[in-house]
Amino acid sequence: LTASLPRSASAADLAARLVEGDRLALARLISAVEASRQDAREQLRCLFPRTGRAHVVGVTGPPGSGKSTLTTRLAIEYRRREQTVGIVAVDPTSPYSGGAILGDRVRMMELHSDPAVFVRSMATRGVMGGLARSTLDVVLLLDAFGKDVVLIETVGVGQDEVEIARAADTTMVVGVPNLGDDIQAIKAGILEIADVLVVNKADLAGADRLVAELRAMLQLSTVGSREWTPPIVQTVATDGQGVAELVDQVAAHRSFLESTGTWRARRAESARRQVRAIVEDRVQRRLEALTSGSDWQARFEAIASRDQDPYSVADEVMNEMAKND
Ligand SMILES: Nc1nc2c(ncn2[C@@H]2O[C@H](COP(=O)(O)OP(=O)(O)OP(=O)(O)O)[C@@H](O)[C@H]2O)c(=O)[nH]1
Ligand SMILES: [Mg+2]
Repeated sequence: LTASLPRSASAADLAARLVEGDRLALARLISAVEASRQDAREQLRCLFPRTGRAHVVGVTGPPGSGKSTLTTRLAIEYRRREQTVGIVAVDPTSPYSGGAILGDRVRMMELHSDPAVFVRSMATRGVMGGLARSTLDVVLLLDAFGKDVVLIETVGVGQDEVEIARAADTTMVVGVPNLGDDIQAIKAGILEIADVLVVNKADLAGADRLVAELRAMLQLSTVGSREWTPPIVQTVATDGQGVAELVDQVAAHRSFLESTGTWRARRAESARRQVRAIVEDRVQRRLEALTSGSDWQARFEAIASRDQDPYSVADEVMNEMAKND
């Protein structure tokens, strides 16, 4: 496979090839992004103007709720509608293909061999610059590659996942009946940022009760807005029931976002968070590099012996950081 693309291919070549639809170039750039390489950042900069077209859809919910199975079904439905799809699975608790192929081995295999679908698992927790940032960079690459829809599967726990879900244009929160305290389980799946609520495993008893509970809760809560109340869609991901309706609701949410100007407002808000995260990351690295250098050690010792105070030294550090970056 790699034979068709020399190891020495420069990042610039890769970006050009990615734009032309070369999947191998896409895979290479994704790896560079995951490794937080400098050349990847340059390419993201070049590719950025080509992004923004894809509808980024988050699929989040508690472990085992059927997110991977549902994501597979969604991809199949989008393909049926002649839309191209990228899938990013963030730190899945089970291997991506696991749950999904259990229910439908053949379909999942089809999906993997469909050139219009690209699946990537981000299993590298603790990557430099954070999981959220590298995931969103991978989404950008899929967007630049020309995917119409990018699905991001995340387990709804942890700051990174919340950050990722917030960056999606449309977030679906997937709940399942009979998880004990059902609503609590879905709340763990970051209910407050749900645009579409999914009650998956609707083949199990208790699905109707969960729908009723969610409906009651929506009436009381601040989820959604006056203009958009998250619809509740029942699905059976293992056989595809309800998935077409789910795709319709996701499209309806996009139309809502666009017709009200919310699309741009959300993306601007997401950009604000992204820029802050990038700056925070850079400042942190620079601070770390600066203050672990031996030339500052003497000043820290001077503070310890009360010959200097930490406030003045902090000012010096700030000045130094502003100087050369
Ligand atoms: N009965 C029933 N089982 C389902 C349904 N959807 C998924 N499952 C099963 O639930 C299990 C978990 O499915 P996954 O798709 O792996 O769930 P997940 O949310 O991706 O799991 P993690 O990524 O590990 O958090 C699998 O055994 C699926 O076959 C459904 O609609 N009904
Ligand atoms: Mg999964």
